[in-house]
Amino acid sequence: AGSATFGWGVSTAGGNVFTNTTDVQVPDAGAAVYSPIKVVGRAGNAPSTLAVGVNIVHPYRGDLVVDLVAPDGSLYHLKKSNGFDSAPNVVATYTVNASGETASGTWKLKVQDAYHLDSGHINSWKLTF
Ligand SMILES: [Ca+2]
Ligand SMILES: [Ca+2]
Repeated sequence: AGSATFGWGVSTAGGNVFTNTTDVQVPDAGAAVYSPIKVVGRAGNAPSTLAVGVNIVHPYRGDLVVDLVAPDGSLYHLKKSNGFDSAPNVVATYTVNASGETASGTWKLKVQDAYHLDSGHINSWKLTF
């Protein structure tokens, strides 16, 4: 008998940064997809200046709706779709007031492609506490 603990897609640097670099395909005009980050070892609540670094590869980023999902399921809106934003890729850091959320738990990046034609993938994302 014994026990083991494990995690996926998780790394830490300096105890403050949690990253998932596993690619997740975002289907064209399809259902939302999720990329998880499991935060462990942080007591109390998340900060009011939680930094959410997002790297999504996509030829037409206006297709994309991006949200952060807290461990309890609360949704924080990061980016709306915009049919006129034809630039590629979402490479941005969003600041979220997550002070009402427990820091430890599984956070998710939720990405949905809203318009037909182009598709892409989540390349990586990270939470900086
Ligand atoms: Ca699309
Ligand atoms: Ca990646």
